[in-house]
Amino acid sequence: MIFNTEMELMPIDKLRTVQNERLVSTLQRAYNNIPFYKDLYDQAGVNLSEIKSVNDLHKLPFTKKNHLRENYPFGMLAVPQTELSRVHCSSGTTGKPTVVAYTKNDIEVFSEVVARSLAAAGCKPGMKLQNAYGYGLFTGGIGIHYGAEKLGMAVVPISGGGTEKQIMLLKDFQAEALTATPSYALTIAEELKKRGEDIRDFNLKVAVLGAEPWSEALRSEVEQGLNLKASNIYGLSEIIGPGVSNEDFEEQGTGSYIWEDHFFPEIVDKVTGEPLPYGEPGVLVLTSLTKEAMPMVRYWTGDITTLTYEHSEKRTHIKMGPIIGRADDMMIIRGVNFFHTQVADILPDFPQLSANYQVVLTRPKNMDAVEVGIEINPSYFNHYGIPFDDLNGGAPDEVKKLISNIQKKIKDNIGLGMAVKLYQNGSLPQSDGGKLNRILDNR
Ligand code: DLL
Repeated sequence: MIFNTEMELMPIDKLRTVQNERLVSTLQRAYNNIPFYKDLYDQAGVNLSEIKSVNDLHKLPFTKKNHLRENYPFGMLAVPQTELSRVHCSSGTTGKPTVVAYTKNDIEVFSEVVARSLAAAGCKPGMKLQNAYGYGLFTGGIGIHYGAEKLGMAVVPISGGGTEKQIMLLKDFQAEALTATPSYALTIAEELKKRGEDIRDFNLKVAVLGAEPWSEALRSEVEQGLNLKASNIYGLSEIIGPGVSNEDFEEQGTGSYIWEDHFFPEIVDKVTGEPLPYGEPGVLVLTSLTKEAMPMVRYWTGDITTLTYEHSEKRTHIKMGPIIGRADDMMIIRGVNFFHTQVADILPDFPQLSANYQVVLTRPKNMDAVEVGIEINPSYFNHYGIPFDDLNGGAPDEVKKLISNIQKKIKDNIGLGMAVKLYQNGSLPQSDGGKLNRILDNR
């Protein structure tokens, strides 16, 4: 369903006019009210009157996460604190968090883009939505909540974690929609299976999953396990929260629509910062076009993806591909660039494997080494009746062959030799409600 037909179907030339007008006023707001931006542009010798359209954006320097940290807590505000309506923080990292703030109108925009996202994912007014994103400083919980209410859904604000209760309420309330991190949706799906629940006792139709990278293998496990359609939602606190972009559930796998009337995207080279043509992978850089409290101009997200209009069938807005990784957590192993999501990409080739994996880095004898732990698909495991201890080590030939085929695939696709270890289902770290870290760095 299309939530806002006027904006989501706006012809591209008209959309550009809207973006250009909004960009000019965003730049003025930032320059006139935020000393950080005034200094940034003055020092770079930029004359803002020369920036008339989104095509001129590349002349401006980037805004980066350390800039937000250096201006902790409220140095990036373009409005007096008395005009704020809400404050959130970006997740992760130790020390002082990254603070983001919203006016009343920003919350309206936030709700609007989440409502569009949920509608694209197949949610409809009148449906019940169990919201298993964490409530609190994280933008996921409350952000989805407001957008779902705006769309006309009834929200069950359960937050993340408490898998037993999640399952009880999903069954008793018969919610049609679930929002969670993909790894937590998998935890719920696996728990259902473990308990021998009958999926016909549930009423789930759609899930809207994001906040961390995930794969097609994980999508199919969640879709099968919960008997629903799962779509990707992307966003980050600095730009607004969830709802910067969303996949349409009927166009799965072709990318996520970025709500371009509010967020202008660019892709740039991760080393030189130069703009890259559509289709080429690089760092996603976003400019907020309507934010009042904390306008962000050319914000370096660090997320690596692609942009293209090629698959924009139902709407006019541009699509971004899945997040391949983050520029700052790309690993360079023995000279080869490597993102852990590349492991996820080979899993669907092996029906014997589940979608849950972990990458362990070690440094024996001063050389980086990678071991990939992968959980086995329980039906395969039962089929062979192999005691778990035999999966590695003294494994039967078939298992040995499987391991060497996985290693070969990894070597061919990623260009790196890695050790592969198989695990029984449920024995690798699982999400307990939030984002799952798949990299264990023991170097
Ligand atoms: O994770 C906002 C969010 C909440 C998005 C709920 C979707 C659903 P932060 O905590 O600021 O905000 O983390 C933002 O998470 O820069 C990406 O690296 C990653 N991320 C978010 N969505 C996706 C996704 C929220 N769909 C950071 N796929 C971003 C891959 C994602 N990575």
